[in-house]
Amino acid sequence: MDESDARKTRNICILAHVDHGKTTLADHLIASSGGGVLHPKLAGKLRFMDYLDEEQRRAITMKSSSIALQYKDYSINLIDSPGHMDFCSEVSTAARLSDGALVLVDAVEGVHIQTHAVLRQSWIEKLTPCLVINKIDRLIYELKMSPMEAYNRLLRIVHEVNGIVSTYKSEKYLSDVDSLLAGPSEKIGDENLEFIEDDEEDTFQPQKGNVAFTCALDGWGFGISQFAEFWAKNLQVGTAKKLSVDKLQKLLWGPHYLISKDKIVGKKEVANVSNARPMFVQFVLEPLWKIYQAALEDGDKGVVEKLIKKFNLSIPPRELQNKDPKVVVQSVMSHWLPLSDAILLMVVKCTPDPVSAQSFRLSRLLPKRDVLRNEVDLSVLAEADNVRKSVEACDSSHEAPCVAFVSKMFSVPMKMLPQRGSHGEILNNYTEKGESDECFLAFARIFSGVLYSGQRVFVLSALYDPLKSDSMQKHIQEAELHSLYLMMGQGLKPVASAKAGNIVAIRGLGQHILKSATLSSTRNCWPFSSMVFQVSPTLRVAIEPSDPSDMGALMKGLRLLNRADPFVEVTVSSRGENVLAAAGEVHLERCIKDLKERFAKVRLEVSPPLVSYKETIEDETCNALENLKLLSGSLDFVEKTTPNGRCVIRVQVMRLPSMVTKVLDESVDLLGNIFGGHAIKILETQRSSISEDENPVEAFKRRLMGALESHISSGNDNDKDWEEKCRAKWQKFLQRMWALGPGRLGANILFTPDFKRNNTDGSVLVRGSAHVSKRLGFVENSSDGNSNGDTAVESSSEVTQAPTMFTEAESLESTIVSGFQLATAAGPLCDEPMWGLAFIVEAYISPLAGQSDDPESLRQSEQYGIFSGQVMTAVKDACRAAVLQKKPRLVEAMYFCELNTPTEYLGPMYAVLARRRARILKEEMQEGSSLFIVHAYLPVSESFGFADELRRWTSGAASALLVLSHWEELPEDPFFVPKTEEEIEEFGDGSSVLPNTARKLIDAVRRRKGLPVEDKVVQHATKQRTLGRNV
Ligand SMILES: Nc1nc2c(ncn2[C@@H]2O[C@H](COP(=O)(O)OP(=O)(O)OP(=O)(O)O)[C@@H](O)[C@H]2O)c(=O)[nH]1
Ligand SMILES: [Mg+2]
Repeated sequence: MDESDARKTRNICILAHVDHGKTTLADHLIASSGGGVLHPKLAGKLRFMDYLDEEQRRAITMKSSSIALQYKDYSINLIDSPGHMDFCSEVSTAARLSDGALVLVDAVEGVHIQTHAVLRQSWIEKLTPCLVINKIDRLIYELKMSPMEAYNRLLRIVHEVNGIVSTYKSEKYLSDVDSLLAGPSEKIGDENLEFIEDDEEDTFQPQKGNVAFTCALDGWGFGISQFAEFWAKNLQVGTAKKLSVDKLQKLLWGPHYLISKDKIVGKKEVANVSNARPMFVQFVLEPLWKIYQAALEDGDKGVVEKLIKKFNLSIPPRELQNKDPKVVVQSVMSHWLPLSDAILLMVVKCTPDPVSAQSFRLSRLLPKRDVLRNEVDLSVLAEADNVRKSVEACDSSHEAPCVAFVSKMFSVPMKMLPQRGSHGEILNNYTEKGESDECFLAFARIFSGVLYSGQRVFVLSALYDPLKSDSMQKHIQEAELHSLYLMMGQGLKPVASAKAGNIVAIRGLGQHILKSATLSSTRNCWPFSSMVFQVSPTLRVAIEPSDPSDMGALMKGLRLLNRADPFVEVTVSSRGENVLAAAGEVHLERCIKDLKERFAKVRLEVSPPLVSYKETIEDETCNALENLKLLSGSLDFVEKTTPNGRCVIRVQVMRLPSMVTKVLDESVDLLGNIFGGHAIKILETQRSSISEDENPVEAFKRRLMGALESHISSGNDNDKDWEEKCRAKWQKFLQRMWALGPGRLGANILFTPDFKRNNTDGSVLVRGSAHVSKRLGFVENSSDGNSNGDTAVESSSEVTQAPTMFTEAESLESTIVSGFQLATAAGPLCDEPMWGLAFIVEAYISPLAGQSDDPESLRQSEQYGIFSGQVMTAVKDACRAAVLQKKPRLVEAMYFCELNTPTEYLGPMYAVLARRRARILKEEMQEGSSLFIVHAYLPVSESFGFADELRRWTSGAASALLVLSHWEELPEDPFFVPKTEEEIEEFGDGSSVLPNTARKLIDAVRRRKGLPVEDKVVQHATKQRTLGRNV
């Protein structure tokens, strides 16, 4: 394949919300251009790309898969992707390998959450999107809309989708301007600003040809151009004047009206004309409506026959005579406006070929790296630059370096592999280590050069850095490509070689790649940037074999599953359980099934879902300033002493402003960049993104200050004095940030103690140092958080202390941080991480009693073990006790939930929601249909079986989609006991109060973790006796 071949290639994926018709559309494309793998009669029914049993059974797509099509002299690689939220990672893998995207929207259901998500994905990956509005037939005979109503609906969908994309554009525009303005060296001239595109033009414009209107079920569809061509021949405006195709193309969408047969006017002039309708309605929709109505309602064959004659359609008479009018319509329509022609024409015209696509996707795929040129090997750099250039040019010559990206590994049963090679030779005399019945293939796109079977390549992980080749051994491996295949859905067609711009499956990398990787023929190549996933796996269960002796098989099975599914996460918990994390219930079910039937082949026990919680204390934002004051000078602390009595720990705790917590939560990636360390990803909410080249420290500071500002200004209505005070206090605190926890990046802050406070007993305070503040630049690196910088002497009374005490105090700093980390990782309620808390830990060390030369006292103190260990435990205990003392609260993860239901099922749907503690946010009728859309928050702990219950109660009419949203505190006091008179009146003395929700959740977690639970077991109900008191 040379350049001209590459120009005749298209790589596209189909993206949409679940059930909007992707696989059905793919069927028609395959039937017409798939080289006969699918009979046209079966198109739309077979769902060829859903070849897994589970997919056919559930009628949803679960993985992305590719097929090579031949349309005219173009070769098109088409990737079908799933729309279900549980499999959204597959959308990322599909988008990475494509250059263009067909974004489908159901004409009746309109834009949904997942439509937003796929548009975002295609924007991030710099794909060129086309819009396909599907299921037009439903507007006709389900909603019974008039052509004019249908036009308004279509107009609105196009408008809405354009709106979504334009927000992404403006986001980018703003960050581009920001980074230009912030750029230190370059002067901003007009010429620089010109580089930033700010085209306000809509992305999707039917008159430009990148929007198609289809009915995938019946196999027809069209763009404006099909009708423009027809009317150019047949429409006369004025005196014998025919309009050109180009002109008509512009007129057939938008407010253009043909009045009195000879004049085309705009909206204004038509205001008083009755019965005026846009040309799209008159010349496109009305003919369609006529045919549907004639065939389905009136049974009028005349209209259909007229159409057949007019367009000279050759329809087998047998189909026309069919008794079922739907079959007749389908047959006429699919002959008149064949779906595959409309779509493939649009693909060829409006999506880029690999050569032009790669040149503008380059900045996303292989971002430019900043390197200090004087410190590196220039020859390496030159070669890496060269590789980048040939990716940019999609160079498919034999001399070009080979670069490919593997976006996922997938497994196929061994028996599915073709037995013969491209030249008819017998294949399959080879099994990789670890393969038995399953074989692993890499789903890859070649970006430069030529790959051939038998070639040796380097496999680079995302962390590889060619400039540090010595320390990078674990990120680079060498592997042989055993064989290459073109993918035909499930089928594989062996090929000897494949060139840049193509999508292939590669065998032989099973041992080298876990999920994704870059392949390269040279070591001197940067790895491709990582893919962005919309959510992270959150539904976690513990798995063990029913028969303990099957443990080995289970471990092997889990390893295989981890490799075969790009999104599943397999970990071992701190308690030694094998934990499987999946994206949702459907995904989990499929994983377990795969594990049982394919990978482990043993019987399994699966635990109930392990839900993550967090712990915090009650939020008293109403007096934010008071809160701060308390923290900086109160007596409200918890005190613990180490067993040997040498160290006294005092801990104060305060709730951080919720906006600060939110910033900390959302900035895990940023903080990871700044401080190193890894995030414990339990709940990944929709993060605010930063532009690729913003400095992480600056970005984080900006967010933090923004959050504080809005916290301060929301506190007291415009009391400037108060605001100033609050701001000043916070300024001080920002200079005292010692550590974040848990895991160094969490949403809790440890502040250094205020050392100026007097301690009279001659003990020394461990002062800590404001590491976090320094790293973030809130304090100068040289000086201490406690500003005045005299580190040697604490206060005059302490000058007499032995200097060893200070060194000892200093050496305990990291111990205190560790204690804080331990405490924040496991709170007092049920050992779940703490959230949104600020701690101040003061540790006072007193001198060793009787000085250290007394062997007796030394031995005494040694009996308690290592001193630092004691301090760590004391800090941990004190932090936990401080939380317990301050109205502890449980925090749970919430789903954002979008429900769709017909009006008559609204009642049962609300009942299900209420039972599951959901909070309704918004409910509205969808215009032009009898569907209600309801938005709600639903606690994750209540979400298991939610979809099933909803389906049962509404006879399958209601559907719901869940997206992880945020953490939310349960307002209930888990330890509630009636105290005030009113409470006692309402609840009695407390003996009969049932545990509230918070308490129940806590007890459930404690039971699961094997922690003690205060259970009241009623044995003899009549006596109301509690076991605990009976001893
Ligand atoms: N009335 C009507 N139904 C359609 C049309 N296109 C698809 N359908 C139906 O919509 C349902 C979903 O179709 P699929 O093609 O499986 O949808 P999908 O987008 O691939 O779904 P996922 O892959 O699970 O996200 C099927 O029952 C189709 O028959 C259409 O144009 N009109
Ligand atoms: Mg599908």
